[in-house]
Amino acid sequence: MTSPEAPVRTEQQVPSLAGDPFGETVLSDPFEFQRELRERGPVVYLPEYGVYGMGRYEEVRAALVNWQAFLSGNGVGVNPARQHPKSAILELDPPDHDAPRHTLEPLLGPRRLARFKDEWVDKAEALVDELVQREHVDAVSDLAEAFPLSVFPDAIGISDEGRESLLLYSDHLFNLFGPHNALVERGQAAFPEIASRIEDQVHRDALAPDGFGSELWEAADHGDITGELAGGLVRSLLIAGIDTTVHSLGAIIEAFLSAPDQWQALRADPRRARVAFDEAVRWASPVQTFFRTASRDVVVGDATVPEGEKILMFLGSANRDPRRWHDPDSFDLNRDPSGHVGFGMGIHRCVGQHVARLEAECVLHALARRVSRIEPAGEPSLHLNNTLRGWKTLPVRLVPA
Ligand code: OVM
Repeated sequence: MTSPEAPVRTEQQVPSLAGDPFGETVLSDPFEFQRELRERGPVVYLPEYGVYGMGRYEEVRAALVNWQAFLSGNGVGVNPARQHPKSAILELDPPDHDAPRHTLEPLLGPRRLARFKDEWVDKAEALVDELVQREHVDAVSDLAEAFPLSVFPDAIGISDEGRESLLLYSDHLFNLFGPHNALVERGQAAFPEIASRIEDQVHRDALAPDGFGSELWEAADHGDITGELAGGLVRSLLIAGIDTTVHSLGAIIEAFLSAPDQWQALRADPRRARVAFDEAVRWASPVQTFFRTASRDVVVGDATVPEGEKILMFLGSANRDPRRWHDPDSFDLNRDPSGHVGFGMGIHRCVGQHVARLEAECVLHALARRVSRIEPAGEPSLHLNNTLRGWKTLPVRLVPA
């Protein structure tokens, strides 16, 4: 029984979990670490980094919606917020977060996206028509990378920056949310030059009319946001809008490889594409983790996270918490995946999720009509990243229908 005089609990009372959540071992196979994390309690101390962590669905969700207690402005990585370039949206708290969020949200909402649908459907169909004729397909480079790169930079209105640069840029920034490990080291040499070329793309005169980019600059003209934020939000679209979609499309192919009967279920009723995509985001959690900072001493379960401490939110773990999900490791179109935290939750929930859903729907519809079976065609290899989980290669055969 807890009495009113019970002493305030400190990290001494919070169970510890040894191991490096950003080490190669855990990044390669996070599931055992995540199971232990959930078993230890609603919040644990991670001595490797001197931070706290949460892996259970209920507490992760509650923390994500409680932006007053769990701040983003101090950075959502293990280190303080990025300064050069400073994020225009991700690492801000209200009230600074409000204007950029309210400006961007309608631009990326379902209504405004409808104008892209016919073109994206055509592009997905042309791509899949070509892929079904090949003996071997790499579901990563040929599909999961090819499709977003063929539609999203155009939708922003940037000139062709080169697919490799965009992917490397964003991959490195996602690595920078983690510690300065080998993954960060590896990306450092190429980064400054790529970043400076991308910086040139966010200015208004570099952006094609009618894209998201010029719409953001128009919002600046209307006084909704500053010009600095307009450019910053274009940059955010480039950082957050490509790799994430790439890894979620890769995940959906992996998901169907793991559950061929679910592929047949989708083919039988392609209207299930949207549920399939959300279930794949739950199942794979392409964005695995983000940090928050306690704005005050916060009670989680029967423990207290002291003010100023960082807490790692394990989205991937929450999305496979058996306390919330029946048979969480199975990819199942018959479950209702809504409520997963793969897009986050609360004021920072993924603002681009409707774009991702539309891209996935176009790809899945094109595949469902043309592909009778998706078969493995070689050993896949993982792409390691401090924040993202996905594949480097995923060899498949797309058996024509
Ligand atoms: C940024 C940014 C925004 C959204 C996501 C993200 C997940 C970065 O503005 O830098 O990485």
